Amino acid sequence: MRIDVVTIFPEYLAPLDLSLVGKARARGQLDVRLHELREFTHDIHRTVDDTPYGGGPGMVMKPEPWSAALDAVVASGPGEGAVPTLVVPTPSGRPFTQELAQQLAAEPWLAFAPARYEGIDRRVIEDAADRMPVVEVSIGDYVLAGGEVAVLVIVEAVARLLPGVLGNAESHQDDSFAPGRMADLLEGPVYTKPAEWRGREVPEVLLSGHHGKIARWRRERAFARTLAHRPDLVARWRREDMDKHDLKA
Ligand code: 6GU
Repeated sequence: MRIDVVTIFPEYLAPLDLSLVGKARARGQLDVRLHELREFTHDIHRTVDDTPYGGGPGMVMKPEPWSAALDAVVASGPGEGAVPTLVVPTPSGRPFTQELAQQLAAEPWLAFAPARYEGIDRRVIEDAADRMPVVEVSIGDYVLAGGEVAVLVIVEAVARLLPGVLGNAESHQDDSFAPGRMADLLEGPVYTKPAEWRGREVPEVLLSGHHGKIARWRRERAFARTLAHRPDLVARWRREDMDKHDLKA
């Protein structure tokens, strides 16, 4: 997968060199290219923002640098009409979910347009949408100072779904929120050695070797945890799914 990110803070994305995403890049599974928005300005101050029409606090990102940057990203692609799916992080976007992560992971090429200030002039998004798929995405109900951290979140969630990036191809099927078997269910607690630590014992059933009992216990803990932390998910549970959740022992 190819990923382009246009930003005024390329340094903010330095973590993309690390860990899972960094290794995927080193292996050639992920081709990440960062572009500095200010390179697409022409004035001495390299201006990317201006005051909002209609008044109000804060500044709005100007259209010209963004359109020039996005044109350059498209032009740097494989050609033959290929365009990226443009992901625009914004608190007013649609919620980022595991399902959306899976959809994005199926795309060959993503471009990200993280904004600072009060956002990007709306016409940039409309103009881009005439040429490429655009999805505006929020990573939660809080406001960040800019979209760069959201890019890190989205890229990490997508990268770990790419074929060959995770060691165990099955390991994300049991993730909290994965559609299918684990939809709407949070994962329960996990344990490793030693079997007793600071007077606390690992639940006996996990040492029993009884796969059926272990699966049932994990299901119960997952239900309890979801009830405690996400009653909104419990409201989506359906009777007929209740028995499908025998988590693999
Ligand atoms: Cl994607 N961007 C910003 N700036 N704030 C957010 C967000 C995104 N998602 C939640 N809050």
